[in-house]
Amino acid sequence: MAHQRIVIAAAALAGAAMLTGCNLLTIPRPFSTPAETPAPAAVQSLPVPVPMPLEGESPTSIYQRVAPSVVYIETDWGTGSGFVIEVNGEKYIVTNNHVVSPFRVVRIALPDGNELIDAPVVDVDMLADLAVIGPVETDAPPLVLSQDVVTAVGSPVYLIGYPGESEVFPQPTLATGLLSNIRRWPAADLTYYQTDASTVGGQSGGVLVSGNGEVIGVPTFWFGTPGAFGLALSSADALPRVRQIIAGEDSDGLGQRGTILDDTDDMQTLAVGQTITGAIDYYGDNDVFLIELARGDVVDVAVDSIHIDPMVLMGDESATEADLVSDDDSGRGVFGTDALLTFEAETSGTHVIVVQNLSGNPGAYLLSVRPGQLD
Ligand SMILES: [Ca+2]
Ligand SMILES: [Ca+2]
Ligand SMILES: [Ca+2]
Repeated sequence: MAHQRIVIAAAALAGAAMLTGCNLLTIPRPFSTPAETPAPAAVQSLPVPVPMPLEGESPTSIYQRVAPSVVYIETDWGTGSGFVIEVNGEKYIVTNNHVVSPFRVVRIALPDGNELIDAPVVDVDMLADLAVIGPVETDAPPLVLSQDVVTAVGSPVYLIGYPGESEVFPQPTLATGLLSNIRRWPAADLTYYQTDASTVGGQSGGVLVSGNGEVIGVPTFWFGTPGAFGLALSSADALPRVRQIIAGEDSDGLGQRGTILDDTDDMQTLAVGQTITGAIDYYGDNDVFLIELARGDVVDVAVDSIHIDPMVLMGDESATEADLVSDDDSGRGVFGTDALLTFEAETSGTHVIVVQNLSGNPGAYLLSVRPGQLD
């Protein structure tokens, strides 16, 4: 029975996340979802859109202006946050890929007491951890993703979302802190704002707001002791990808994914000098690539990701799993978990490169093969 299989997969995923210290911001929820969807609360009068913010807008004013557009997202696997934007005259909801995947429809609860049952996911970007839902019918005013580049570490920032939430119709939470650091993921050319504003599960896909009330980022991760620091993808990097998703373009280069049958990574033939985007598509996915090498060829194989903890294994085509050489974390990277293996071919012919994930969370990675040098 299809439903039964989904429940088992969910249990495996949740177990893995707990074991490995999940650093994503979705709250796993019990898998027995209520049989009935509660009736929507009475529609309250909508907040009047407030004019553009002044420098140093008060926290109360920021909350009153921004929070009505920040929505609660629920799937059978967890809960998260999202926010309303407008593109080409239609409203959509932006959130994280990891909040909605692998589901193609989700439940949205708005702060005004309305809900959208089975809101459709337009598509996801696994590399930037973005998803777009819609188009949706809502009176919530759209937010604007700021294209300003923020550099002033120490500036006050605010997080608005639904951390630690389990209500059916919750109200958004406001948290405040400083812009603590700016982190780059060079391989994917993405910038993240780090904040010490309390960041826990369920905040994913909400908004990081500047002291001027501008939406400067989309919170995606926490790290350190639980909730210590949050990382938000910069709005300047998020907006073009959101527009691509809505236009039906393949913003992450991964095509359509989501099930074992959709995994197009396996058995691709790579060449030295090539970098490709791949994905751990589901819990337990291994990706196997092929490359032709001559005896004595030396290559550096790097797997770079902030979504998974990659491990790379390599050997000639006939090698057993035990004979493959491997690396876990030599590539360092944003979270110190990237894999980098220098490999010398002992035979001429087809070799295999296997990418595995040591964390419980699916996600995209960049795999590159470059000419290497032995020490
Ligand atoms: Ca895959
Ligand atoms: Ca695979
Ligand atoms: Ca690793």
